[in-house]
Amino acid sequence: MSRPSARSHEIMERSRQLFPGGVNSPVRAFGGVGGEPFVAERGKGARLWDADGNEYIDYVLSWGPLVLGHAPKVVLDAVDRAMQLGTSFGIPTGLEVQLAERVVERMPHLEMLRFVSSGTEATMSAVRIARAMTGRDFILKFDGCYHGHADSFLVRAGSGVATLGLPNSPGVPKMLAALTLTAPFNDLEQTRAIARSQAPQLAAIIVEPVCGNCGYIPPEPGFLDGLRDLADETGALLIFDEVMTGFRIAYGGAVEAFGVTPDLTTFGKVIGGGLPVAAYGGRAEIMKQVAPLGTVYQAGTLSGNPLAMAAGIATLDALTPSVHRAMVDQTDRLVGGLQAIAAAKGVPFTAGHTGSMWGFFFLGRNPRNFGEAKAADVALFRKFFHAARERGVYLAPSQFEAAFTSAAHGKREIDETLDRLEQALSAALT
Ligand code: KE4
Repeated sequence: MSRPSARSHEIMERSRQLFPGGVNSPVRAFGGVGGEPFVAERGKGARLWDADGNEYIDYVLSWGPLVLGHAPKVVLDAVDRAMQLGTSFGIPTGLEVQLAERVVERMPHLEMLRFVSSGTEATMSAVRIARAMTGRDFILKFDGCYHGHADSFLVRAGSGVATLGLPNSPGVPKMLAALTLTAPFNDLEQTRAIARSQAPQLAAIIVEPVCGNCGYIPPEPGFLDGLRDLADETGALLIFDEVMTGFRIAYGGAVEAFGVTPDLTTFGKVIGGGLPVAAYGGRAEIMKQVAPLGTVYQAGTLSGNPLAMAAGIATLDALTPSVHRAMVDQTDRLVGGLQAIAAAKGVPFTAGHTGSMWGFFFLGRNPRNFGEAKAADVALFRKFFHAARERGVYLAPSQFEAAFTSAAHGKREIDETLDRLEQALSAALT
């Protein structure tokens, strides 16, 4: 069974001449599953079509941003209206205020924020503030967590770094990498010991409240509370990197989902509705450190871009509590259905979701962290990925990524998906 791919292949041939690996972000190259990526041509709702006309029900959704699905009319109309007025000003606009008000309305722990254009900018800025406020240099992150590609984060990172088996990244000064401590997610005892080893020098603890970059791994009860206490004990700032979890795991993000309040929060993906928007924010006393009010410098030519703001506003306005609940209900059906399919075939398999962020491992138990997730049957994952792709379901091309649903993944899409994935798993097991 193989789908036409001549047009994708022809485009990838040219891409490989122009871009390293033929891609503009490593995870897109299918390094984790082998084979050649297909070339996307268009998307609508839960589905996307490649350059050869093959249709897929999409669970990658541009790695999280498309919480309403592809090309939602409300977003297209909003961007079109904004575009008629100009594409960028580099001067304050009312749209920035409107999007910020929507973010703060959902996350009242935020008193002030700053828009940037990528999650990496948001997380690197949050760490810079923490280092400035505390006058300390060390940060603590978790093995397998990914916070973007700023130097300090490329230490035992997740996502593409884990997928490609890159131990860390060349080009990061050893002296800088040495300032990044790492600990196993969900292991509070080890985390405490590592943080306390550098307590007087620890500026920040940064964490994905739900891991999505070493596969889907939720926090165990009490883990995030423990990080809150540890940050208070050591004087470090607690940073929740909600670039992936924000507005997905709960309408109000991790604070609503887990009842733990960080000092700084970073966002990305969903708040741009598919256009380049990210943000960092927190209490006013912290954010007032940022230039021009404070002395911590951070800037960006296209920060608060009006088209991106318009897309974010339309997205959050459409993502009402009832739409969010319906999306989570369908995610629950999908995950439950997958568990039943694997159980019926006697395959070691574990799956879960938090809100509309979900994932699975071919592993007999829920991994607590990346160290345990590495024991998953990656060879079977690869076979399953390609069998699913051939049958029109696009899963993340790596065992060490999370998956997503959107408001466009209704009952019909989930039923179709389960039917296709049942066939795909049978094929993968032969
Ligand atoms: P960006 O700089 O890629 O916008 O965001 C970096 C980032 C920060 N924090 C978290 C929790 C993230 O998941 C990300 C980016 N996620 C990856 C996918 N796992 C983006 C996909 C890619 O690298 O192409």
